[in-house]
This record gives sequence, structure tokens and C-alpha cells, in this order.
Amino acid sequence: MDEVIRAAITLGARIAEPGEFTERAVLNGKLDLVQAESIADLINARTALQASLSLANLEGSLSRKAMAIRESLLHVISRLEAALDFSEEGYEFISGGDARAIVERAVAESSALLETYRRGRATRSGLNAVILGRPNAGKSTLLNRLVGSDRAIVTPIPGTTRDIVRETIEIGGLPVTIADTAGLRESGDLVESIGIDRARRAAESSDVVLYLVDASVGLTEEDRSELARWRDAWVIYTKTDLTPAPEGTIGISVIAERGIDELLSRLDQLVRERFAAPEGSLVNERQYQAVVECVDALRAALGSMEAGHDEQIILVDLYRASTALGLLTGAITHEEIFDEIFSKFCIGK
Ligand SMILES: Nc1nc2c(ncn2[C@@H]2O[C@H](COP(=O)(O)OP(=O)(O)OP(=O)(O)O)[C@@H](O)[C@H]2O)c(=O)[nH]1
Ligand SMILES: [Mg+2]
Repeated sequence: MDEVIRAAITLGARIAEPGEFTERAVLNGKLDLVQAESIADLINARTALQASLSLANLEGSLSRKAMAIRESLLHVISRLEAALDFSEEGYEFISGGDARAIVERAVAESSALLETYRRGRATRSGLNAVILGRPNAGKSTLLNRLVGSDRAIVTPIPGTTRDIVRETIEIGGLPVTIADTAGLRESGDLVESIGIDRARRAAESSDVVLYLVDASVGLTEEDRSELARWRDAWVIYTKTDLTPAPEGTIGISVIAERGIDELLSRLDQLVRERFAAPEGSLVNERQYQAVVECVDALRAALGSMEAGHDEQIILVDLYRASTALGLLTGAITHEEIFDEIFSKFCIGK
């Protein structure tokens, strides 16, 4: 293959720059910027859900939403401009009430786009679940079962796990990183107490805490005081092959392979409800900042309308908003944005 490439280069060909084919498609109006970014997203997608969201944006879901908002703003802009041109004659091309209603709708739609970003970000980076519980509750056993390998050491000795052990699995189409942690207890052992600190810190920044309680031991005072810190935690009773879980609680037994599917489907539901992004989501910081700028400008325009300012003042902010959306889709282009986007591509795309 190298020989063929060398021969082609001798005959005048050259190696393509990163993202060059996609960039050309953009320059020739075949793709807009959001679609071009989606190609890179699609290549980098780690799960089926990520891939399908990227594909939706490649097909134009996000671009269509942004363009629709921008068109409604251009409608208002052109009429306000016309009113300026004929200001002597006192013509009105759009009523103040209509203009405000359109801008208000644009604010609502842009804000809804911003909301998709939080979800969109979860779609890219996935979720974090942290397993907490007293020593010997069966945390490492659960992690091993979920990842399907002997990732963490399991022994009957309380205090086996010290450091955090993390593994990523796919649940509900998203990557979910599961952290197994040191069992929570008062410990005089320096290494163990550092591990316990780390466990709590990991839980603080996690999306969901799975708090395991050994059903054969039951809920202890220590569990209660610990659970007071993790109000949204899911309490899961383990080792239900030895003692059944209390009525109405989640129970699992890894040894008897009981309740695991149910736990997984609860996680799957959580992922879908809270984090799966809708089609046409903002998926990166560039897109997000563009819409932040748009909302900011629209709010300023509304403020001017309410204060009864001149068209000129209102127009400044409406232009700022429509430019932000134009930069988002690439309807308006800036050289440095192009470089930034296409330099991240791999060669030959
Ligand atoms: N009968 C039964 N035993 C279990 C089950 N799950 C775990 N165990 C046992 O409980 C003991 C402790 O399990 P681990 O998974 O190491 O517990 P841990 O919570 O990680 O403990 P630390 O790391 O010390 O905090 C081991 O002997 C496991 O074999 C279960 O479902 N049923
Ligand atoms: Mg452990």
C-alpha cells in the first residue's frame, strides 16, 4: 500500500489533511458545521446510543432546530430594518407585540437546546455509579458480577478493598462507570481510612450511589448514619441466599444469581429517564457556548423592547443572537472555528 501511495505522490497527489474531505463538503455547502462535527462524533462514539445521536445530528436534527430559530429572528430583523428605512413615513412592518412574541419563543426554544447539553454530555462521557457499604457487604462481588470478570479481590475478610476499583460497562446504551470502594467503618488503619475518604468523595460526585447492606446482618446503626449522607442512594440488600431482603426493598444474591437482572433494569431505566439525550442535542462546548450567547442576546433584546428602546438598540442584540446561531451551523463562518473543528479529525475523513 505504501508503494502505491508513494507512486501516487510522485505523480502529483498529496496526502489529505485531517478532516479535509469533510471540510471540503462544508465549503461546498454539502454539509453544515454541526453535521461535520457529527462525523467526528460518530467515529468516536463508544456506544450505540452515542452513535445514534451523532447520526441524528449528521442528518440535521440540531441544525434544523437552530436554523428554524434563526429564521424566525431574521424575520423580525428584516421588518425592524424596514421600519427604520421608512421611519420618516411612520410605517410599522411588525407590531411590537408580534416581535416580542417571536423573540420570547426563540428564548424558550434556545433554552430548551441548552437543557439538552447536560443530557448530551452524559451521552458522551457516560454516568458514574458508586458502590458503597459496610465492609463485607458484597461490594466487590457485585462489581465483578456486573463487569463479568474477577476485577476486584473478594475475600471473607472485612476491609479487603482499599483503593477504588473502576470499570465501565454499557447500560441503556450509555457507558456507565462503576466504582467499587473500601467498606465504610471507623478504621485505625491509615491505608484503609484513606480508601474510605476516597469512597465518600467518589460518591459525592457520582450520578447514583448503590448502598449495599448484607441482608444476613441487617441494617445497622452505622448504615443509618451513613445513609443520612446519601439520601438519594439506592439501598440494596445482598446475600439474599442467606437471608431474604426485607419486604419492599431491592435484594440481590450474586451466589444464587438472584435480583441482578432486576437491578440492571432499574439502572437501565434511570439512564434512559434522566440522561438519554433527545435527538438534536447540543453535544459539545462550542455548540453550547453559541447557544448561551444567543440566549443572552435575546434576553437583552427583550429587555430593550420592554424598556421601549429604539429599533436600532433592539437590532444590535437580535443580530448578535442570529450571528451566534449562524456560527453554530456554519451559515456564518470564521476561519479559526474551521481550523479548530477539522484539526480534530483523523486523516482521510
Ligand atoms: N452467600 C453469599 N455470600 C456472598 C455474596 N456476595 C458476596 N458474598 C461473600 O461475602 C464476602 C465479602 O464479599 P466482598 O465482595 O469481598 O465484600 P466487600 O463489600 O467488597 O468487602 P470489603 O472490600 O472488605 O469492604 C465474601 O466472602 C463473598 O464471597 C452472596 O450473594 N451470597
Ligand atoms: Mg471489596
